[in-house]
Amino acid sequence: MVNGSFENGLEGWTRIACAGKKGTEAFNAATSPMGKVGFGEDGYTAHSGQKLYGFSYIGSDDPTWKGPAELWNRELITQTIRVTPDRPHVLEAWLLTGDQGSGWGRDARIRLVVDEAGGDLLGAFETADQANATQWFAMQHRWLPVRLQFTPRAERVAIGAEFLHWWALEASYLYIDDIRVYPLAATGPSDAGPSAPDSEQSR
Ligand SMILES: [Ca+2]
Repeated sequence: MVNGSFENGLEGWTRIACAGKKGTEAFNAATSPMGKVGFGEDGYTAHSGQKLYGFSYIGSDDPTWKGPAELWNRELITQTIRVTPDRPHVLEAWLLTGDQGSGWGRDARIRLVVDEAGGDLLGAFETADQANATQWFAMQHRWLPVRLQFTPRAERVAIGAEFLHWWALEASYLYIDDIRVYPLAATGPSDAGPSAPDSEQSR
């Protein structure tokens, strides 16, 4: 895969975004992506290297903000990669989310997604819901790794991550870094042994 570290900006990545809750007047099926490649904000820095992908939302910077309210803004970043069909693989990424003024249940969230058949499921939000996916994660202000196992049914699959800026709060932070894919059995962490849990694996 290309540029899973975001050190080369947006190279390799495709993005779509939508705003508002579906079925309401606020819904807009195609909006400009919220995320950008940068250096983080408010003390949040890249998991590795200099850069990370994602965005922050600061309520006091938003003239429409009047206190916590549902937003339902979503963004999907994807890329198509070559894989060996029928061999189990792992999609791994480091995620960081955090909120101020939320309380539980209003948090910003991220999940990992894979279209194992290499089709266009990740080309739209409706079909992305049919793709293999993790649960939605909220990370409480720290970097944590998330992994999604999948078995390709084609020589190319689409992998990605989806951001849900669910609530407009005093502040929210949604970031991702160090996305990679590796075959489960041959070169993944399961074979690396306990002495080298952080060694570089094939990308
Ligand atoms: Ca990075």
